[in-house]
Amino acid sequence: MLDKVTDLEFIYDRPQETVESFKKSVVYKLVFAIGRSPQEASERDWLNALMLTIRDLVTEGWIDTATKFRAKDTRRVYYLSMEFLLGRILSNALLSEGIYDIAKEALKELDINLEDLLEKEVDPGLGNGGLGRLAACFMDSIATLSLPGMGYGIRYEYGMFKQSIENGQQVEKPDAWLEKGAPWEFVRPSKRHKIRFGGSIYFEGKKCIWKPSEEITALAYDTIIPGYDTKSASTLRLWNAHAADVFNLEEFNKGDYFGAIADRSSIENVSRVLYPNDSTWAGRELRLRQEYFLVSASLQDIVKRHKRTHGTLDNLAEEVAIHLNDTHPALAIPDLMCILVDDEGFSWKKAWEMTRRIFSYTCHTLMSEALETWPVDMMSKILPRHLQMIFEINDYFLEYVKTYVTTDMDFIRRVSLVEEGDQRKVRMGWLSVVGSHKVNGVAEIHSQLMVDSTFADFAKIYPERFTNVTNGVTPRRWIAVANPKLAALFDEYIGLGWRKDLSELANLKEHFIDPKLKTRLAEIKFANKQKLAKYIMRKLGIEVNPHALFDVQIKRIHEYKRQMLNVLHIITRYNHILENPEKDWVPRVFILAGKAASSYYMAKQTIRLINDVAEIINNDERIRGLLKVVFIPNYSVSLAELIIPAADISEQISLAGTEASGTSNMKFALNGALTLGTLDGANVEILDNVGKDNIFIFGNTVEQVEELRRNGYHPMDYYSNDEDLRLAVNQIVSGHFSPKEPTRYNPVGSSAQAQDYYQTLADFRSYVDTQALVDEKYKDQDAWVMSSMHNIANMGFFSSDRTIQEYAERIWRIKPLDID
Ligand code: CRA
Repeated sequence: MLDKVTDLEFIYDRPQETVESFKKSVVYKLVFAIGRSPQEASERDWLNALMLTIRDLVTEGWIDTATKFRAKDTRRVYYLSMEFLLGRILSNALLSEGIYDIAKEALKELDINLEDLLEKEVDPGLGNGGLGRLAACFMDSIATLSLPGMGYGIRYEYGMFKQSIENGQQVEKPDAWLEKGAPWEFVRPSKRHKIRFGGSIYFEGKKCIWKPSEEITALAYDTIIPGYDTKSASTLRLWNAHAADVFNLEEFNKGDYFGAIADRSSIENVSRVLYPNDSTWAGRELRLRQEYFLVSASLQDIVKRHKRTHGTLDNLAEEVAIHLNDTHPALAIPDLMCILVDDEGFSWKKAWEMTRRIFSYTCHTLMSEALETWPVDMMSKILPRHLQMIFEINDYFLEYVKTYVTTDMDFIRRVSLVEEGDQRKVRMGWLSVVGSHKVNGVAEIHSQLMVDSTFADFAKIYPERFTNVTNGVTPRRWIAVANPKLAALFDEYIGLGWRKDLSELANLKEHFIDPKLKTRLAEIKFANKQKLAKYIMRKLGIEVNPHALFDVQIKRIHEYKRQMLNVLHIITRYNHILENPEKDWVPRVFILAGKAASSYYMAKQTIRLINDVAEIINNDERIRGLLKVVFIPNYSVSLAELIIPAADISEQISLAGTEASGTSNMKFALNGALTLGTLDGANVEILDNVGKDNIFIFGNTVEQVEELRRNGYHPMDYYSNDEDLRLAVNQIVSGHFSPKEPTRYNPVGSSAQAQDYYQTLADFRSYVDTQALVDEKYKDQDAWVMSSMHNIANMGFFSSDRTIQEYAERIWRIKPLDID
């Protein structure tokens, strides 16, 4: 019998799904998997039944892919990331399987609206922002390109907190995303590994022995990542620690969001909650434990799988590539060394040679506050053997530097993996560079700055190691799922090929002369704006005019992203309209969304200010609806899918040199919004692709920013010399927008005047002037839509398929397999 079922055709040799057969499948799941009759089923029951039905379809290709990869024994990549921000899965899976229309029809016959069901799916928020969402886009591309790759992460019980706005302020609530059931995952009871912490080490001769004091089990949960229009599927394996405690509501209500969930010493906390910090680093012991938990479970899994097929680790470096998504999983480097040297008996040198061939590392930020450094004391308590191994790696590395590079003690001190001082610290960025064969930045400008600044010393030691791979986004989610009307328009004009080869969007150019294309594009944008306007009305009770220009900034709230610059312009515009009400103003709706880290005071104040400003402006009748400000709470992947297709202007206004790449900038431009941005991150490459007439660039360049820093930056000079700016700042500081508490924004104002680290005031004038050009262009709708088309047609480069192909060829050296 077993022989017969090795060929899976045995079970799923079934005819193409029809409306009738699909209906039966869903009802079958409802009854036999959910345990409900169609008469008593709730919407959620139907949703779960539908998800299980689709999961079956996807599973087929998934098992096939795994079998084929095993049979071919190909070199594989493992993508280690502390975050995977998948967003909703169902709509994407329906699309991948090409079954959307059948499902819609089948459910209709059961009196159920598919779109309503899709909205009900929880949005697993297992990431902070760009880095986590990038990992999700990468998984989609790996699956679609049939590449032998797998993701490893943590199955946090609480993802990114839910944000609500109360009295204008951010309030955080736990995101217990698992409560409603997680029908996508397969629990793998046999895939469990022991993760050890603490204790002590001793030597037997040269051999180092670790006697850990704690042990915890990591259990695997697999989520299928279906490829688009292929049977191929990939696996995201998330590790869960056995946890016992329940969430402490009392502490939570006292306002200590984080403490309530996580601040307990119990080791079972390890997979409880995602640290809600974006581009900042939380030097807490629990975070160190989380990082090691991911690393240790994943490496044991990888090694076990390899040994099962090869019986040895001798050829591990030929068959396995492991990628570090930022420094968060960098402990994998010493961990693999420990496995090879301590458990497998490899010589230290041989082990190190293999380790360096196996690892590669992406650096996602140059912000100094994001660079992880773990106190030696903390590490020696939690991972004594790994610390010892890091010391050994450091000795070996510094010896190399002294022999082949320089004996300059200052240089050596700078590149040492251990920072000396009152509190000695391990530098995880340095460790990642030293232990990898390739290190990449995420956009041209960022990769250049990386070798000029943060890693300048290392670029001297290992010049061939550094490279750039510009980020990308998956067109499946960010066009086909998020903007189905636009996708259908592309299909009609240029065929379906763009879905798998985004450079085909360039074929739209032949049709630019067709006036119908322009009209259709404008109609689609308008329909998307109406949809968003409805949402805003329903959620916030604010009426916005879909004919107005939708000006959108949605991303984490961070000083470097300069939401303050946006606010200063909004206030200035408000003042100008009041001064000059008769001018032919272009009506605008400013839409902002984003979460602030729970402990980030300035970011939280920014949210509050946006809401205070909105309150005053939206209720000022003199404005006659020419200006609206909307802060949409609880930004998430699914909200991005609603907002991005409705945007006219995409605000990408970080200080030049601070945003490594940005990825929403790509999503917006692909959906026809025009970018208003600085020469920062991937904006620079978007400019190169879409052309200067189709983008609004403003502000200082990286060189100018650095020059200002060198020569002493004086924000007060800008304040004194610019009347609009002075008025806007004064209004904020004097309580014009917080009449009940006039001193509310004193700290924000005085920090802007005294320090203004991100040079907001320096870019203010250029920003406001460029905003005027935006108005002018919008008045000429023909020119606007033309630019919008130029954006879409020239964005082919920014597909994550292209990004992943570059990784596969230049960094991981893996090849696709023919699954179909
Ligand atoms: N915050 C960068 O800041 C970049 C993404 C993905 C970030 C973004 O500019 O687009 O990574 N960096 O590469 C980061 O998380 C730890 O660093 C981000 O998401």
